[in-house]
Amino acid sequence: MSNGRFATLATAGGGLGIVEDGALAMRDGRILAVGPSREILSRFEAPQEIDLSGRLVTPGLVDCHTHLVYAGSRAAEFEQRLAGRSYAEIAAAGGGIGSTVRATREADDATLLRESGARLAALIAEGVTLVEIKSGYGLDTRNELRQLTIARRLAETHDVDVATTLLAAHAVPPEYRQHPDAYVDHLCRETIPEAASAGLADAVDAFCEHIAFSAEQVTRVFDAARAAGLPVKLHADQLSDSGGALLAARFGALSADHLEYSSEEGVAALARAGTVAVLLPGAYYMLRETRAPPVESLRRHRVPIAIATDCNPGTSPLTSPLLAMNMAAVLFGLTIPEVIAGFTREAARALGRLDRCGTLEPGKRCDLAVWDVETPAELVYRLGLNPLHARVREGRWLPH
Ligand code: DI6
Ligand code: FE
Repeated sequence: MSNGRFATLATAGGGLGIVEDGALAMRDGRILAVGPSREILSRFEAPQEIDLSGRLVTPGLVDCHTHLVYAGSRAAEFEQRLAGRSYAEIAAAGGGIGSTVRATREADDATLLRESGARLAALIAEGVTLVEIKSGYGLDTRNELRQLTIARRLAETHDVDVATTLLAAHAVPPEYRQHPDAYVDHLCRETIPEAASAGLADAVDAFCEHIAFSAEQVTRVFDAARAAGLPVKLHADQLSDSGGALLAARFGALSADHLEYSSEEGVAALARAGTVAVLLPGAYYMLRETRAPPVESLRRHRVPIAIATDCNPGTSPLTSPLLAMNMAAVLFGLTIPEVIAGFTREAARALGRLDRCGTLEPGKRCDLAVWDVETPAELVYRLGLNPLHARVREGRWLPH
């Protein structure tokens, strides 16, 4: 394909690695080369030539943090929050995550597939080629594994790659309300090993927060993940500084997510560990948080920054990567290159898949998003207009 503007993201530092009037050669679903059209067209014989008509091409978008497999809706709780009740109050009264757990346990597989598939389709319609999907609304072994199985099934019914994450340590289920440590024991002894041996989980996540699990409890979960051979990631310092960033760094986590309340010390630890900071502006917006994540400090310490939708029924009912990108720029002050890298290269890094995708470089999978815009800033600037022209997955052109 030629006559396009390619944002290759193949730069070690900042910037988007733009190739003007560029072309891309591919074979068997992999990128052979990206460069100026004249050079590429003289080096490669193309059996099929696609004219990009000056469009912008980025790596396929990577949504590296979603909870999109669940049933039911929390619109009524949203209404209560508009009337002044806090997220923590609603959770303490049995709503919040607990109400989605009830709805998810009650839903049959077909319902879960249908409702989750609609959310996944919305992400795909905005250029996503790889999405991470967490469990965390089953909170017993059978239902956690069922959520992960549905996530794997969605990768077969939709043209997208799915990375699965076991988030059984999302909340204490009602059966264990009086014995949270017994729930953690159960996860370590049964749920984590079973998910790993069934090949259903690519990683293990936990929610470290005063309304969820303590750093000590998460440590046990992470030890069990390590014993099962699975990498970890963490919901860290979202509502308070609970030492989440430090804990994630201590375990060499793939990513530490949210980070609104992380300390300077926590950020420095992430940098040393090579852990990616995943920022989730949808949750910040929906909860009307006033404390933004420490972007300046993340930059100073050179922590890689990714952005994701956090698609979930409570704090981020968001299925628009483009809106998440705009929010990251407007609410968190990220630059255009940071935002686009955050939804491509850094998101792939946060899933441990940067060797396969996330940039346009020879040898990587040819997963692209082709946009009806001329400049990267246009992608981030608009609200509610979707300029996706096509996706490309493993070299296959998928018109929008
Ligand atoms: N942090 C969040 O913002 C979501 N989960 C988490 O650990 C909320 C999930 C929900 O409210 O259903
Ligand atoms: Fe989340």
